[in-house]
Amino acid sequence: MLPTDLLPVATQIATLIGNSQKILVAAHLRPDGDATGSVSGMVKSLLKAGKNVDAALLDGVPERFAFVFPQIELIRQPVIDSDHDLILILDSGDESRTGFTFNRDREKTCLVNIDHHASNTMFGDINYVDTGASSACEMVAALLHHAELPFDSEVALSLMLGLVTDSRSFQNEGLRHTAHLAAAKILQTGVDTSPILNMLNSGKAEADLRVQGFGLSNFRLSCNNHLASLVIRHSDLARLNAAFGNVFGSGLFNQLLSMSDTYASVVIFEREDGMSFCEFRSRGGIDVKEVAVAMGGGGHVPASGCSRAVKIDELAEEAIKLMTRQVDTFFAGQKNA
Ligand SMILES: [Mn+2]
Repeated sequence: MLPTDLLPVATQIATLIGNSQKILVAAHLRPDGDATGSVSGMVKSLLKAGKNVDAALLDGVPERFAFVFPQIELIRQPVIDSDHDLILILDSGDESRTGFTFNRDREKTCLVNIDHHASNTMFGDINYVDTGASSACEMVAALLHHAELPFDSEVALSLMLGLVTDSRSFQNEGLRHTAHLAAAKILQTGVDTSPILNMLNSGKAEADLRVQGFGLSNFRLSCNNHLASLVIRHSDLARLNAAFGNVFGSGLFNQLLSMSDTYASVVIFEREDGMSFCEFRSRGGIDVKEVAVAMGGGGHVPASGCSRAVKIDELAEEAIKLMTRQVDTFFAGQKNA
């Protein structure tokens, strides 16, 4: 399941886990299915291995993913005075993406970075970074298998969540065979995946669909229809009886790419507290991670994001300008090729 070049680092982490008693597992802010699933799967396995485990997610576990999470108290205060033997940070391109400050004795506490983002900054003492992996959950599955750590149907349910959501049900461009090997390992446990299928296919809130309807009526096309852009203001959400989280639940980020001529999309939206957000998506090889990184965010070539404490119009202008340039440059390059 592991690419051969990553076997040494996986072995190193397996040894570290074996030698550690108190372990902290954390992931990024506003956890998605992959962050929630990977932390949850890792925590369950380590608990079953008899370790003393803490889990840290600053924004907590989203309600719709709660069914995969074990009954443990989460650490949610931003500064963590760590007395752990080991800190595992999952699905995070940078330490700051966790929202936590980890105060630790660097001699005692090793910090391990386990991630698949192309924008990863290699911030760990040990970096298990596999940008070809579909998800952090795929990487955790490979690691647990390699380390011979507990991997039963409860662990499998957690890992399946991120594997399915981050790979968009195994439909990502360039999906590697290891995603399916991880799925096979997960299904071998006999896990019942119906809670995940129910959540994905019938788990939307009314407000998710109202936001979706708003988005589908209000997006704009530019760059010969290659770029779709959409601005969702807090006032729009309020009118729809919707909240910030419904933008994520709406499915709009990927849906804007379902038109035959459209290869890139950007959705700009805002939260009540004045933070503004961008989500970028693409297909066919347009690198939206470059745009996200230029704007202080990060992610993957086909799916990235950023956020900033500025007015939504300011962020929208910059995002649409940079995306327009990225899309135009991409298609100009294709014409010349
Ligand atoms: Mn991920």
